[in-house]
Amino acid sequence: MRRTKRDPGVLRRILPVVAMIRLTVDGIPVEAAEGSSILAAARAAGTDLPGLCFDERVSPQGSCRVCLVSVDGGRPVTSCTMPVREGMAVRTDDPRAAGAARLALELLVSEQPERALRIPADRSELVRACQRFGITGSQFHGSGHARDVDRSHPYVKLDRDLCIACGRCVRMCAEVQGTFALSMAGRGFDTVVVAGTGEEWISSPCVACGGCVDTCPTGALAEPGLLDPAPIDRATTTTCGYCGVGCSLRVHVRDEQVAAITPVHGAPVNRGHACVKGRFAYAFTRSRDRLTTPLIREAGRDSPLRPATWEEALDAVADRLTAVRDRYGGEAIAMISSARATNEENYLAQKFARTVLHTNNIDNCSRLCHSPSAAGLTASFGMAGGTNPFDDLDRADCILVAGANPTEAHPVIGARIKQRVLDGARLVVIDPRRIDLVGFADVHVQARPGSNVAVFNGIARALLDNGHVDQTFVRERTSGFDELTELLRDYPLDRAAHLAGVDPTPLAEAARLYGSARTPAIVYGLGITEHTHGTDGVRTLTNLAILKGAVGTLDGCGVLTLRGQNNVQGASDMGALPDLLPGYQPITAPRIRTRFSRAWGVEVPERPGLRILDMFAAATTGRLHALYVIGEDIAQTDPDTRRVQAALAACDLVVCHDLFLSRTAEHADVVLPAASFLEKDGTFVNFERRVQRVHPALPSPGEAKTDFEILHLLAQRMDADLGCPTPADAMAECASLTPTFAGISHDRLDQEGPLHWPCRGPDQPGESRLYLDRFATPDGRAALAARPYLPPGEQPDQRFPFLLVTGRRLPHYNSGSMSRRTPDLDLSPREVLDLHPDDAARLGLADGDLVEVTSRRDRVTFPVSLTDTVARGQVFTTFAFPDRPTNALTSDCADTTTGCPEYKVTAVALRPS
Ligand SMILES: Nc1nc2c(c(=O)[nH]1)N[C@H]1C(S)=C(S)[C@@H](COP(=O)(O)OP(=O)(O)OC[C@H]3O[C@@H](n4cnc5c(=O)[nH]c(N)nc54)[C@H](O)[C@@H]3O)O[C@H]1N2
Ligand SMILES: Nc1nc2c(c(=O)[nH]1)N[C@H]1C(S)=C(S)[C@@H](COP(=O)(O)OP(=O)(O)OC[C@H]3O[C@@H](n4cnc5c(=O)[nH]c(N)nc54)[C@H](O)[C@@H]3O)O[C@H]1N2
Ligand SMILES: [Mo]
Repeated sequence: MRRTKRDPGVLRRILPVVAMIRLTVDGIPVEAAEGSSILAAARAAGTDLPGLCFDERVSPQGSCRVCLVSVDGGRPVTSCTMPVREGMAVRTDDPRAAGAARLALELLVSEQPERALRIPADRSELVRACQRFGITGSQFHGSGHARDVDRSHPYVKLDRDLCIACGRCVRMCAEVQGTFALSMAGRGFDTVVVAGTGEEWISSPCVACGGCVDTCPTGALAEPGLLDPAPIDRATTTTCGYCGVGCSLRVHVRDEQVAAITPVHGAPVNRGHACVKGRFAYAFTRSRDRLTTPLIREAGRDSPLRPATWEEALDAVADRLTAVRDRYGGEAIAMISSARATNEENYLAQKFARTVLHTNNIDNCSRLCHSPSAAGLTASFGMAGGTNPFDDLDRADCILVAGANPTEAHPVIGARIKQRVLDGARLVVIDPRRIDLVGFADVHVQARPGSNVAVFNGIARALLDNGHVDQTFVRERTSGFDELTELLRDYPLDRAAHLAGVDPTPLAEAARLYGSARTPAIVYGLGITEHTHGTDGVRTLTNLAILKGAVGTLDGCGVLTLRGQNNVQGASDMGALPDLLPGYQPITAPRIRTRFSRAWGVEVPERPGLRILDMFAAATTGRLHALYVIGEDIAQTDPDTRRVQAALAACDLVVCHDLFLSRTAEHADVVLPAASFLEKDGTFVNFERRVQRVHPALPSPGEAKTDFEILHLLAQRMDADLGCPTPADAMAECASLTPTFAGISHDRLDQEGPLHWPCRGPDQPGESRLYLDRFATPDGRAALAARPYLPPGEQPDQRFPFLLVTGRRLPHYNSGSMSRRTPDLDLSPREVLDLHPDDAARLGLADGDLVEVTSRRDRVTFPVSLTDTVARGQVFTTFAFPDRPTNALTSDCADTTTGCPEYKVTAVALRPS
C-alpha cells in the first residue's frame, strides 16, 4: 500500500547547506542558511516572532498569518513561507504587518474556549503569541463549540475545541513520521484534526511517536504531564536508554518524578523526533515494584529472598566471590555486563573481572545480537561498527533494508527511511515478513528465514552479470575478487531464488535497483546476524557494497548496522568481551596486555574467556561456580531457557543487578537494586559510533545505586581499588589506553556535543564516515568474502513443520521489564503468535484462540493473531512477556564464528490448545 509517494505536497525538502545569507531583522544583522524561511532566521536571531502553523521540521503552510512581517518596507508577507534573500531588511515590528497579524490572531482566538489561554505560556505557543500582541482572555467571545475530548489513548489526548486547524500535526505525522494517520476533517470553523477515519484515537493507526503532541501550538493535542498547570521543577537533556538510535531527550521533572519527556529539537540523531518508548514509556522509573533495597537469601536457593542492607549484601557477595576465586581460580567466575549500562560502567565491569576476579570471562548481550556484525565488519573493512553516519541516508538514492524492521525496532530511523523514500529514493526490503516498510518499497524479497547467504550471493552474481561492479574500485581497493567470482558461478539468480524460496523476479529487481543506484545504502539488523551462519550473512551482504564501490567512497552510503541496545556498541567498545580489551584490542597480544597490566597495576589474564552460551555449558559441567549478571535477564532472553535455568541452578553463587525482580533475579542468591538510565551519569555509544552524554534527571528510588557505584563498593570490600572514582575519570582512563577513544572526554562532549569514534586525539574531530582513504584491514583493502550458502542449524520436518521467527514489536522492549511497567501495556497488553490465515484455517483456529507451540525443547501456549504479514508455514512472536516464555522454544544452535544464537529459526509444531 504505497501512499502519496513523490506527491509534491508532502515532499520534504532536504536542502544541503549551500551558502549563508546575510540579512537584517529589526536592524540586527543575521546570518541564515540559504533556503531557510524568514521566520526561522528571525527566531534564530532571538525574536519571539510567532508562527502558529509553522514548524521547521515540516513544510510551511502560510495559513495562520500571525507571522506577518515587512521586507524592505513593502507589503506584509508571511515570514514562514518566504525564504531569506541576501541583504533583505526584515521588520517584525512594522505597524502594518503587526496590525494584520494581530487581527488574524484575534479572529483565531475568538473561536477558542477560555481555557485555551489558561495553559502556562511555556506550554502554549498560542498563549505566547497572545502575550506578544497584548491579547487577553477578556477578548474571547467564548466558543460556539462543545466537542468531545478524546481520552482513549494513554499518551495522546485530543481536546477538539482547542484545535485551530493549523495542520501542523497532520504534516508531522505525514512528513516526519511517515504514518499518515491524521487528517483535517470538517469545514471552516468546524475543521478539526481526526485520527484514522475518525475513530477513537486508540483504535487509529497512530503509533504514538508524539510528533503531533510536540508540534501542537495550543494544547489541543497534548500528553497528560505537560498540560498540568503545576510548574516543572527542572529539565535535563540526556540520551534515550531504550534502543541504539540514541535520541536526545529532555526530561521534565516535577516533584522528583518524570512529568514528561520531549525530543530535543535540532538534535543530530533524532532531529526533534522520538518514538513511543523514549518519549512516553518512563513510568517504570517509579513503578511500585522497582527494587529499592538489596535482596539476599538466608540459607540456600530454596529460602526466600529478603530485603537486606547494602552492608550485608555487599559482604555476602564479596565473601562468596572471594571464596570461589581463591578455591577454584578466577576462571570459575563469569560476568555478564549490561548493554543497558553506560560506557563507564562497562569499562569498570571488565576492569573488575580482569583485575579483581582475575578472569577474562566477561561478555555482553552483543553476543546475542550483533557479534556477527562486529566479526563480519572487522573482517570485511577493519573496524567493528557501521561505516557511515545515518545522515548519509539523506544522499541515498536506493536503500536496501535487509533483516531489519526499523519502523518498530528503531522507529526514528524507520521514519527517516520513509521520508527518504517519499523524497524519491528507491527501497528494497529483504525480509521473510511483510513489515511496515514493504508498503513503501519498490520490491520485497520475501526470502525464507536462514537463506540470506543465498540471497546475497544471488544479488552479487547479478551485479557481475549486469555490469554493475565498479571495476576500478575492485581493482584498487579490494581483495578476494577472483575467489568470489569463482564461487558465484554456483549462484545464478534462479538457483539463489530457489534456495531462498522466492521468485527470481523480485530478486532480479532488487539486484537491478541496488546495482543501478548512484549512492546506495545498506541498512541491516538481526535478520542477518541471529543465525547459525550470521557472520557469513554479514560478509556476503558487505560484498554487495564493496562490489558496487559504495563503501569508503562518496559514491555510496556504506553499510549501516542497526545495533540494538542503547549501549550495545559501547559495551563492546569498552571491552566487556572475553577476547578483547577496550577498543577491540586483542587480549592475546602480549604488548597490549602489558600496557593494560602496567596501567592497572595487576597482571591481565592471558587466556580468552568464555562467551555467554559457553558460560552456561561451563556451569552445568561444573567448571563455572559463580555467575555475576549486570542488567541482562538471561532466564528470559537467552535461548533454550531450560538450559539457562540448569546453569543458574548449578552455580554456587548467582549475583544480579537489576531494576526489577527479573526471571534471572528470581534465581539469584543476591540481587542488587540498580539505577536506571534516567538516574545516572556517563555516556552511551549509538549505532553510528556516536558517543553521547547521559545525565541524571532523577535521583534513583530508595537505596538503588548506579552499577558504577555498586562495582566500586564491591571492589573495596574485596580489598581492591578500581581507581577512576567518577564516570569522567573512567572515560579518561579508557581514553588513555584506547587509541580509538583517545580524544574523547566528558569535558569535551559537554562542550562540543557528541563525537564519533574513532577519535584519536583531543584535537581530532572524530570520524563519522570511515575508510575514505583506506580500509582498516591489514592490507588496507576491503575484503570480499566467498562464502557458500549453508542451511540453518534447525530445519523443519514432519514433526515440526512450522518455522518460528522471533523479533520485535513497537511497544515493548526486549524482556519487557521496563515497557510492561508503563501504559505501553495498554497499547499491547499481551503476547500473541502471528499466524497466516490459511494456516489458521487448516488448523481450525480463529483469531485469539490458543495454540500450543512445541519445539524440540519445550512447549508454550500463545493466543494467535491472524495476519498475512507472515508467510504460510511461518509464525512470529516476541519475547517480552514472562508468562509466554518464547525462549523456552528457541535452540542453542549458534553462529559458527561468534556464538550468536539462531533466534530467527526454530522448527515448531502447532496444535490448537
Ligand atoms: N520496540 C522495540 N525496539 C527495539 C527492541 C525491542 O525489543 N523492541 N530491541 C532492541 C534490540 S536489543 C535490537 S538488537 C534491535 C533489533 O532490531 P531488528 O533487527 O530490526 O529487529 P528484529 O525484529 O529482531 O528482526 C528484524 C527482522 O529480521 C527479519 N528476519 C528474520 N529472519 C530473517 C532472515 O533469515 N533473513 C532476513 N533477511 N530477515 C530475517 C524479521 O522478520 C524481522 O522483521 O531492536 C532494538 N529496538
Ligand atoms: N527469542 C528471541 N530472544 C532474543 C532476541 C530475539 O530476537 N529473539 N534478541 C536478543 C537480543 S538482540 C538481545 S539484545 C537480548 C536482550 O535481552 P536482555 O538484555 O536480557 O533484555 P533487556 O530487557 O534489554 O534488559 C535486561 C535487564 O536489564 C535491566 N536494566 C535496564 N537498565 C539497567 C541498568 O541501567 N542497570 C542494570 N543493572 N539493569 C538494567 C532490565 O530491567 C532488564 O531486566 O535478547 C535476546 N533475546
Ligand atoms: Mo539486541
